[in-house]
Amino acid sequence: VTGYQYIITEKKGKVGLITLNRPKALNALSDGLIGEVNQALKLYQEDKEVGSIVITGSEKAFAAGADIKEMEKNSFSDAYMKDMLSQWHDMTKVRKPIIAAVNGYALGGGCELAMMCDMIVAGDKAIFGQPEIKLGTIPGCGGTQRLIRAIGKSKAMELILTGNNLNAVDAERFGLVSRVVPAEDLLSETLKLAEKIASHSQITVSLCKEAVNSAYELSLQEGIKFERRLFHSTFATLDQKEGMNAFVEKRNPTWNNK
Ligand code: CO8
Repeated sequence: VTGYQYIITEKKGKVGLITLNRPKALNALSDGLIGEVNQALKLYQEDKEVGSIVITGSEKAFAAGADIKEMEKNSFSDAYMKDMLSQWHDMTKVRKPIIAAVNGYALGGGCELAMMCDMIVAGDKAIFGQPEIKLGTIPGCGGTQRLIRAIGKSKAMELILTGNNLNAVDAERFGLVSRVVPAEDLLSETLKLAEKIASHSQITVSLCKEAVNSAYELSLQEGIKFERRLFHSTFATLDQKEGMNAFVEKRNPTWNNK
């Protein structure tokens, strides 16, 4: 699709790539930008050729946060009546896996956007942080909830209360990102990972994603029960038959995505 103002979309094999593209504002996340990201995600979700999605920014910034200039003049009633930031959560409903490929700054809403993805790959110069406290506000798009689940209470509390940044090495050490690669290899390495995911059965991949994400919401007992029900349901798919039959016949599977 062309006609986007703030993003660039491009299919790379079976991977749907979204590049945030507001270089003059370090990819600050305006309402217009997030509307376009949601639209692109919807189209990739519907596109049968796409098995996984990568969101990236520039070398300098994945995204330097919500657009401060856009929100500065908001009143409480403005923010409340338009339920500011609610549209950001739409991306968590996408069933295909989304990987954030982060170079440079992922601050405030940028860090929250990365954490809404299913995993984060970081370039070695990536910088994460929730600096909202320095602006007289607080993380508003899941930062206080997702960071604690990713790195634990004490470290999350320190970052959110000080506004200090986290470098890529520490982000990996603490478990916020799944791996760190040289900045110049970030996109190619992330696309390789995304292509590998997209080489599996799409329905099985989405079932896996749904099961893993349910761990955020459910108790252990309920989560294990839900997982088992999803596991049972795989026996209703053609791809379970194909995958197991291919193993038995010592050949590669050909997925139906059904
Ligand atoms: N909003 C609007 N414009 C921005 C933002 C932003 N978040 N970040 C940078 N810019 C603009 C600058 O104003 C500047 O524009 P101009 O050239 O017109 O002055 C341009 O981008 C380049 O920025 P700098 O000159 O500041 O570049 P530096 O390399 O000197 O510094 C920094 C880079 C450290 C990233 C610096 O720009 C910075 O501190 N930015 C703000 C970071 C921040 O506080 N982010 C948190 C924002 S609040 C937030 O995200 C609330 C979360 C709510 C949820 C959001 C939903 C997703």
